[in-house]
Amino acid sequence: MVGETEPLPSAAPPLGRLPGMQATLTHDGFIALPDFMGPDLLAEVRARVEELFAQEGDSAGAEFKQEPGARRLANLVNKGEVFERIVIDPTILGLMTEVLGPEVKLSSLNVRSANPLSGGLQPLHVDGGFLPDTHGYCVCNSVWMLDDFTEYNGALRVVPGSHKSGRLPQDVLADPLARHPEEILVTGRAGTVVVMNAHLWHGGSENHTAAQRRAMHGYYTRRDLPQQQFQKRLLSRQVQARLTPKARWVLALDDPLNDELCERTTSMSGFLK
Ligand SMILES: O=C(O)CCC(=O)C(=O)O
Repeated sequence: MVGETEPLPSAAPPLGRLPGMQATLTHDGFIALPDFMGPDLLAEVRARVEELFAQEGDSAGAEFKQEPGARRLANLVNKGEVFERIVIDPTILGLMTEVLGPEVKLSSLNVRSANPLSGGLQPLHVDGGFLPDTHGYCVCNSVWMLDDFTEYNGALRVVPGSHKSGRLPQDVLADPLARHPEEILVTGRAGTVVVMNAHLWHGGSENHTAAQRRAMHGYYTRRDLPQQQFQKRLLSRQVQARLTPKARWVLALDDPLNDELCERTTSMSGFLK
């Protein structure tokens, strides 16, 4: 995790490319960055996330969606300074631009925690139901592991290479909830961040353990598409006032096209939609 002192990007933020990353992201549709968060950041995020779950109770996640078998939080940039730092991380932004091109913005920052003892199974899906369009890929996600992801606790499952299929899983699979013959589990230590082309067929798997499995999702999109969560409307005046120019750019707070796109979007899309 790198600092937040970069100058305002004229179009794109600086690339934070690491050797070998692009090949895997391009070919497989995802890349894992072990120990990316570091222990202090991990502890800070976990503590704030649990505070928010306690404060929000039954309404947690309601700004976006609530999901049987999982606890969720939404609209996180409005809910803690640590999240303002996370969404402008240059390495993550650099990888987003590898997939989406230079014109990227945050779509949403959420948390999803697969419930213990059989919660968390999701159908294979692509985020927002998007297929690539004539300009290329539309959406890219980052999955920040707040707990170890193991074979047993609801790790992310993905079908490598499926981002290039040009098909939606629900259109071609008899049962998107079923195990896919080519799927793999993306396991890793807490603190790992996975950057994933969000056209990749993926989903949470079932948590067979007695502990929760938490992840934070930093979801980005191209600037010619609406945000999943309209940041300008959802962020308080107080939060907006303290944001750096770079954060304002990433959040599209001064972007008339984003205002228009988001005003037109009457519902926020979840998986399979
Ligand atoms: O939390 C996960 O492992 C995946 C979540 C996901 O793909 C989603 O909620 O769309």
